[in-house]
Amino acid sequence: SADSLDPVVVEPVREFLRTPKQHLIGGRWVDSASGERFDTVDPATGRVLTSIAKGGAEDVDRAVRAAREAFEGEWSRWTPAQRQRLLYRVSEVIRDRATEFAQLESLDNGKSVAVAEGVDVLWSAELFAYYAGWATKIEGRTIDISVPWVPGGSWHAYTLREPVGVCGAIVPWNFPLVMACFKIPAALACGNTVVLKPAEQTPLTALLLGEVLSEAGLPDGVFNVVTGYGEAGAALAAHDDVDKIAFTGSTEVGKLIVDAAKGNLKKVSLELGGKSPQVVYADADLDTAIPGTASGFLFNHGQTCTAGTRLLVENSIFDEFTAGVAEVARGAKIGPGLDPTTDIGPLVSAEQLARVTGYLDQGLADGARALSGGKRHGDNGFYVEPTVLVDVKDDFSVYREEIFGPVVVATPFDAEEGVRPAANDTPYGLAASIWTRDISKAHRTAREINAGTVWINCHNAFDCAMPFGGYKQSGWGRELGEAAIDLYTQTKAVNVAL
Ligand code: TXE
Repeated sequence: SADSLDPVVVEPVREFLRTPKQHLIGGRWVDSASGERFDTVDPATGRVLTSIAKGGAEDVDRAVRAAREAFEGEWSRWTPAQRQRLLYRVSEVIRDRATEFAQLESLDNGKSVAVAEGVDVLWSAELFAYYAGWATKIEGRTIDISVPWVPGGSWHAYTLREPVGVCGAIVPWNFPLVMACFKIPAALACGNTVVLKPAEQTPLTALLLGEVLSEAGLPDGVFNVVTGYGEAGAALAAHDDVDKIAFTGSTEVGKLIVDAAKGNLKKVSLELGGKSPQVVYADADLDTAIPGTASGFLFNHGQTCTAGTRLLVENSIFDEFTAGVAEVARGAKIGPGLDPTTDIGPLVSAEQLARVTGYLDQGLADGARALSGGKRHGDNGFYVEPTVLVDVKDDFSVYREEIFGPVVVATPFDAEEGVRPAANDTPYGLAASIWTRDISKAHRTAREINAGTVWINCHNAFDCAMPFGGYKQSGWGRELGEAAIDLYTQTKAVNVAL
C-alpha cells in the first residue's frame, strides 16, 4: 500500500496510490459496470501498489459511445491552432510533473527511475510537443486534372485530410506511457478521439495522463481510459463503432486484433515483436561497439521491442568481442528501479520471469553456453542475470523466439556476404544495428536487412520525427514522424466542375 513505499516516493504519488483507480469515461472517473477490480503490483517487491477497475465489454462500449459523442461535439469545432496549444500545454505539464510520472512508471513497471524520467517521461513530453506542431501543418493538395471523357472540361480538384474518428489504442507494459504517447498526441493533433486500454501490469501512468489531459482542458470524452485485461482490449478491437485500432504488443495478439477488426473493417496499425540483429564487423570501433551492443540488448532489461537480441559477430573477432560484451553484462548493477544507480531492474511480472528463465533453461539444455548470467538473480523480486549465450544453433528457441529479457545470443559470420541471410533469418523485421568503420559497407548492409529501422554505430537511438514500425511479422504501418499523420487522417478527394 501507499504507506509502505520507499521514502523517496513523493507525496502526490502516495496520494495517487491511496485512492482505488477508476476508468476515465466521458470526462468522469467511474467504476466498472461489473464492479470488478484487480491489483497492480510492484515487481521489485511483489507488493500491491493499488487497486484498479477491471473493465469489460460494457465499459468499453460506454467509452466508445463517449468518444463518438465527443468526436461529433465541441471537439470537431476546435481549430488546429487550439489543438496545437492544448497539446503543447500537456507537454509542459508532463515535464513539470516528471518526478510523479517517473516514480509511478518505475513502481509499476520496475524500470530504473532514472530511465523512466530520462527516457520514458522526457520522450512522452517530446511526443506531445512534436505533434502539437503537426496540428497546424496538416494540409491537403490541389491537383491539376482533366477528366478524360469530358473534353474541354474545367475543374478544381483538391484533397481534404480529415480525422478517422474514434481511435482505440491498446498498449503493452514495457514502455507504458511512451507507447500510449506513440498514439495519443498524433491522434488528437488530427482531431480524433481516443479510447486507451493500458496493459494490466502497468495501468498507472495512463490514468495520470488522463488527469493531466482533463486538467489541460480537453473536452470530456475526447480521451478515455478503460483499464483491464485482454478481454477489454478484445472488446475494443472488435467494437463496430471504433474506426481505427492501434496496437503495440505481441505478434500473437496482433493477429487476434486483425481478426477482431474484420467486423467493421476498422483501420489497423500494429507494432509487434522483434528479434533484431546487431551486426558487428571486424573493423568496428570496439570501444564503442562493445558497450553499445551490450546496451542494445540490456536497455530496459531487454523488455524492448527493438532489443538487439541476436549478436552477429565477424569470425575473426568473435571470441574477443563476446568476452567483452559478457564483461559489460556481468558489471551491470541489478537492483530495484527506485535506486537511480540501477542498470537492470526486475522484469515486469512473475509470468515474465517464468517465461524468460524458461527460455534460458531450454537454451542451456539444448547446448548453449552462457558467457555471463544464465539464470534468475536472487529469490526476491523478478530479477534475471544479464546473459550472453554462445554455441547457439539456428533451430534453438533462444535463437528464434523473442525472449523479452536481458538475454542475447551471439553467432559468428565469415564475411559480408554472410550477413544478409543471417540477419534476415527471422519472421520479424523491426530493427537492426550495424557496427563498422567502413561507411560504404555500413550503407550496403543497411539496404540488405529487412527491418523498419536500421541504426549504424548505435542502437535504440530514436526521435519523434523518425518513422517507426516493422517489416514482416513485426507489424503494419508506421508510427511517429509524418507517417503517423497518415495513420490518423483519411483523405477525401473533392472535385468541382468550374
Ligand atoms: O503481451 P500482449 P504480453 C511480447 C514479448 C512478451 C510477450 C508476451 O515477447 O514476452 O509479448 O507479453 C492486450 N485482444 N511483447 O502477454 O498479450 C494486453 O492486455 C486485445 C512485445 O504482455 O500482447 C496488453 O494491453 N488486446 C511487445 C497488450 O494487449 C489484448 C510488448 C499487450 O499484451 C488481447 C509487449 C486480446 N485478445 C509484449 N490479449 C513489443 N512489441 O514491444 C491481450 N491484450
